[in-house]
Amino acid sequence: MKRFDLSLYLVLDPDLCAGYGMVETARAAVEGGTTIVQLRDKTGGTERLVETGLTLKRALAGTGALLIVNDDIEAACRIGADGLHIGQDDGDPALARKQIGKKMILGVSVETLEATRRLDPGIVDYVGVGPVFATATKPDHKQPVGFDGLAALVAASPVPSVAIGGLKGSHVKAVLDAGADGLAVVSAICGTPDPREAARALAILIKEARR
Ligand code: TZP
Ligand code: MG
Repeated sequence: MKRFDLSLYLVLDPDLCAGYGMVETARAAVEGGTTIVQLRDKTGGTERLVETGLTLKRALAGTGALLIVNDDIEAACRIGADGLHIGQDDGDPALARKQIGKKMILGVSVETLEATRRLDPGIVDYVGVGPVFATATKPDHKQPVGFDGLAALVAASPVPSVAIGGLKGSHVKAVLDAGADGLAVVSAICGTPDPREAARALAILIKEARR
Protein backbone atom coordinates (compact mmCIF):
# COMPACT_ATOMS: atom_id res chain seq x y z
CA MET A 1 0.00 0.00 0.00
CA LYS A 2 1.23 3.51 -0.80
CA ARG A 3 1.90 5.87 2.09
CA PHE A 4 0.56 9.42 1.91
CA ASP A 5 -0.99 11.91 4.27
CA LEU A 6 -4.51 13.11 3.41
CA SER A 7 -4.79 15.31 6.53
CA LEU A 8 -5.07 18.67 4.80
CA TYR A 9 -5.72 18.42 1.09
CA LEU A 10 -5.83 21.68 -0.86
CA VAL A 11 -7.72 21.77 -4.16
CA LEU A 12 -6.56 24.75 -6.21
CA ASP A 13 -9.15 26.80 -8.06
CA PRO A 14 -7.83 29.37 -10.57
CA ASP A 15 -10.61 31.88 -9.85
CA LEU A 16 -10.38 31.69 -6.08
CA CYS A 17 -6.56 31.83 -6.29
CA ALA A 18 -6.66 34.92 -8.50
CA GLY A 19 -5.16 37.11 -5.77
CA TYR A 20 -1.84 35.30 -5.30
CA GLY A 21 -2.00 32.82 -8.17
CA MET A 22 -2.18 29.06 -7.82
CA VAL A 23 1.54 28.47 -7.33
CA GLU A 24 2.02 31.09 -4.59
CA THR A 25 -1.19 29.98 -2.88
CA ALA A 26 -0.01 26.38 -2.89
CA ARG A 27 3.46 27.28 -1.64
CA ALA A 28 2.05 29.32 1.24
CA ALA A 29 -0.55 26.68 2.10
CA VAL A 30 2.11 23.98 2.24
CA GLU A 31 4.21 26.16 4.56
CA GLY A 32 1.09 26.32 6.70
CA GLY A 33 0.70 22.54 6.85
CA THR A 34 -1.11 21.43 3.70
CA THR A 35 -0.06 17.86 2.93
CA ILE A 36 -1.45 17.40 -0.60
CA VAL A 37 -2.10 19.89 -3.39
CA GLN A 38 -4.47 19.13 -6.23
CA LEU A 39 -4.18 21.12 -9.43
CA ARG A 40 -7.75 21.54 -10.67
CA ASP A 41 -8.27 23.87 -13.60
CA LYS A 42 -11.06 23.05 -15.98
CA THR A 43 -10.66 26.16 -18.11
CA GLY A 44 -7.20 26.15 -19.65
CA GLY A 45 -6.69 22.81 -21.40
CA THR A 46 -3.83 20.37 -21.17
CA GLU A 47 -1.00 22.70 -22.21
CA ARG A 48 -1.75 25.29 -19.52
CA LEU A 49 -2.24 22.54 -16.95
CA VAL A 50 1.18 21.11 -17.80
CA GLU A 51 2.81 24.52 -17.62
CA THR A 52 1.27 25.36 -14.23
CA GLY A 53 1.84 21.81 -13.00
CA LEU A 54 5.56 21.87 -13.79
CA THR A 55 5.93 25.20 -11.97
CA LEU A 56 3.96 23.83 -9.03
CA LYS A 57 6.09 20.71 -8.93
CA ARG A 58 9.25 22.80 -8.68
CA ALA A 59 7.66 25.00 -6.01
CA LEU A 60 6.68 21.97 -3.91
CA ALA A 61 9.93 20.04 -4.37
CA GLY A 62 11.48 19.16 -1.04
CA THR A 63 8.44 20.18 1.01
CA GLY A 64 7.05 16.65 1.36
CA ALA A 65 3.69 17.79 -0.02
CA LEU A 66 2.31 15.72 -2.90
CA LEU A 67 1.02 17.07 -6.20
CA ILE A 68 -2.13 15.51 -7.64
CA VAL A 69 -3.61 16.50 -11.01
CA ASN A 70 -7.35 16.56 -11.52
CA ASP A 71 -8.95 14.75 -14.46
CA ASP A 72 -6.24 15.07 -17.12
CA ILE A 73 -4.20 11.88 -17.45
CA GLU A 74 -1.90 13.28 -20.12
CA ALA A 75 -1.13 16.34 -18.00
CA ALA A 76 -0.53 14.24 -14.87
CA CYS A 77 1.95 12.05 -16.77
CA ARG A 78 3.76 14.91 -18.50
CA ILE A 79 4.09 16.81 -15.22
CA GLY A 80 5.33 13.68 -13.46
CA ALA A 81 2.77 14.36 -10.76
CA ASP A 82 2.52 12.21 -7.64
CA GLY A 83 -1.05 11.38 -8.52
CA LEU A 84 -4.22 11.72 -10.56
CA HIS A 85 -7.71 12.42 -9.25
CA ILE A 86 -10.81 11.51 -11.26
CA GLY A 87 -14.55 11.86 -10.73
CA GLN A 88 -17.32 9.39 -11.45
CA ASP A 89 -17.80 10.91 -14.90
CA ASP A 90 -14.13 10.89 -15.85
CA GLY A 91 -13.82 7.33 -17.03
CA ASP A 92 -12.97 3.94 -15.66
CA PRO A 93 -10.40 3.92 -12.81
CA ALA A 94 -8.99 0.64 -14.16
CA LEU A 95 -8.23 2.29 -17.49
CA ALA A 96 -6.75 5.35 -15.77
CA ARG A 97 -4.57 3.04 -13.68
CA LYS A 98 -3.27 1.36 -16.82
CA GLN A 99 -2.37 4.73 -18.32
CA ILE A 100 -0.66 6.22 -15.25
CA GLY A 101 1.19 3.08 -14.21
CA LYS A 102 1.49 1.44 -10.81
CA LYS A 103 3.45 4.09 -8.94
CA MET A 104 1.18 7.12 -9.27
CA ILE A 105 -1.49 7.68 -6.62
CA LEU A 106 -5.03 7.38 -7.98
CA GLY A 107 -7.89 9.14 -6.22
CA VAL A 108 -11.56 8.86 -7.14
CA SER A 109 -14.52 11.02 -6.07
CA VAL A 110 -17.50 9.14 -4.69
CA GLU A 111 -20.94 10.41 -3.77
CA THR A 112 -22.87 7.17 -3.32
CA LEU A 113 -22.53 3.91 -1.39
CA GLU A 114 -22.77 1.92 -4.63
CA ALA A 115 -19.81 3.72 -6.17
CA THR A 116 -17.84 3.41 -2.94
CA ARG A 117 -18.42 -0.33 -2.64
CA ARG A 118 -17.43 -0.84 -6.28
CA LEU A 119 -13.92 0.56 -5.65
CA ASP A 120 -11.07 -1.84 -6.19
CA PRO A 121 -8.31 -1.16 -3.63
CA GLY A 122 -5.90 -2.80 -6.06
CA ILE A 123 -6.57 0.10 -8.44
CA VAL A 124 -7.67 3.11 -6.36
CA ASP A 125 -5.54 4.54 -3.52
CA TYR A 126 -7.96 6.98 -1.89
CA VAL A 127 -11.44 8.45 -2.23
CA GLY A 128 -12.70 12.00 -2.09
CA VAL A 129 -16.08 11.85 -0.34
CA GLY A 130 -18.74 14.49 -0.66
CA PRO A 131 -19.90 17.05 -1.03
CA VAL A 132 -20.43 17.10 2.71
CA PHE A 133 -22.17 20.46 2.35
CA ALA A 134 -23.45 22.51 -0.55
CA THR A 135 -20.74 24.76 -1.95
CA ALA A 136 -20.62 27.59 -4.45
CA THR A 137 -17.13 26.47 -5.49
CA LYS A 138 -18.62 23.58 -7.49
CA PRO A 139 -22.06 24.73 -8.62
CA ASP A 140 -22.85 21.39 -10.34
CA HIS A 141 -22.11 19.31 -7.26
CA LYS A 142 -24.20 16.29 -6.30
CA GLN A 143 -26.60 16.14 -3.35
CA PRO A 144 -24.71 16.95 -0.11
CA VAL A 145 -24.20 13.92 2.15
CA GLY A 146 -23.82 15.64 5.55
CA PHE A 147 -21.80 14.13 8.40
CA ASP A 148 -23.97 11.00 8.64
CA GLY A 149 -23.65 10.33 4.92
CA LEU A 150 -19.94 10.98 5.17
CA ALA A 151 -19.61 8.42 7.98
CA ALA A 152 -21.52 5.81 5.96
CA LEU A 153 -19.42 6.39 2.84
CA VAL A 154 -16.15 6.32 4.78
CA ALA A 155 -17.20 3.09 6.50
CA ALA A 156 -17.97 1.52 3.12
CA SER A 157 -14.67 2.57 1.57
CA PRO A 158 -11.91 0.00 1.14
CA VAL A 159 -9.33 2.81 0.87
CA PRO A 160 -8.42 5.95 2.88
CA SER A 161 -10.74 8.89 2.45
CA VAL A 162 -10.73 12.65 2.38
CA ALA A 163 -13.94 14.65 2.89
CA ILE A 164 -14.79 17.61 0.65
CA GLY A 165 -17.47 20.23 0.18
CA GLY A 166 -18.13 23.38 2.18
CA LEU A 167 -15.62 22.45 4.87
CA LYS A 168 -13.95 24.87 7.26
CA GLY A 169 -12.25 24.86 10.63
CA SER A 170 -15.43 24.41 12.64
CA HIS A 171 -16.04 21.09 10.82
CA VAL A 172 -12.67 19.47 11.49
CA LYS A 173 -13.68 17.46 14.54
CA ALA A 174 -16.94 16.15 13.05
CA VAL A 175 -15.18 15.14 9.81
CA LEU A 176 -12.48 13.21 11.65
CA ASP A 177 -15.06 11.73 14.03
CA ALA A 178 -16.92 10.48 10.94
CA GLY A 179 -13.80 8.46 10.18
CA ALA A 180 -12.32 10.44 7.28
CA ASP A 181 -8.54 10.62 7.10
CA GLY A 182 -8.53 14.29 6.23
CA LEU A 183 -10.24 17.38 4.87
CA ALA A 184 -10.08 18.67 1.31
CA VAL A 185 -10.79 22.37 0.94
CA VAL A 186 -10.83 24.99 -1.76
CA SER A 187 -12.29 28.26 -0.47
CA ALA A 188 -11.19 27.76 3.17
CA ILE A 189 -7.62 28.29 1.92
CA CYS A 190 -7.70 29.71 -1.64
CA GLY A 191 -10.40 32.24 -0.91
CA THR A 192 -8.73 33.79 2.11
CA PRO A 193 -6.46 36.84 2.42
CA ASP A 194 -3.71 34.72 4.02
CA PRO A 195 -3.56 31.13 2.69
CA ARG A 196 -0.56 30.26 4.89
CA GLU A 197 -2.37 31.29 8.04
CA ALA A 198 -5.62 29.64 6.93
CA ALA A 199 -3.79 26.34 6.34
CA ARG A 200 -1.90 26.68 9.61
CA ALA A 201 -5.12 27.17 11.57
CA LEU A 202 -6.72 24.12 9.90
CA ALA A 203 -3.62 21.98 10.46
CA ILE A 204 -3.62 22.88 14.15
CA LEU A 205 -7.30 21.98 14.48
CA ILE A 206 -6.64 18.64 12.75
CA LYS A 207 -3.74 17.87 15.10
CA GLU A 208 -5.83 18.82 18.14
CA ALA A 209 -8.83 16.76 17.01
CA ARG A 210 -6.59 13.68 16.70
CA ARG A 211 -5.25 13.96 20.26
N1 TZP B 1 -15.85 18.44 -5.26
C1 TZP B 1 -16.91 18.31 -4.46
S1 TZP B 1 -17.23 19.73 -3.62
C2 TZP B 1 -15.93 20.52 -4.36
C3 TZP B 1 -15.30 19.68 -5.22
C4 TZP B 1 -14.12 20.01 -6.04
C5 TZP B 1 -15.59 21.95 -4.09
C6 TZP B 1 -15.27 22.20 -2.66
O1 TZP B 1 -14.96 23.56 -2.49
P1 TZP B 1 -15.08 24.31 -1.09
O2 TZP B 1 -14.77 25.74 -1.42
O3 TZP B 1 -14.04 23.72 -0.18
O4 TZP B 1 -16.46 24.12 -0.60
MG1 MG C 1 -13.59 15.42 -12.66
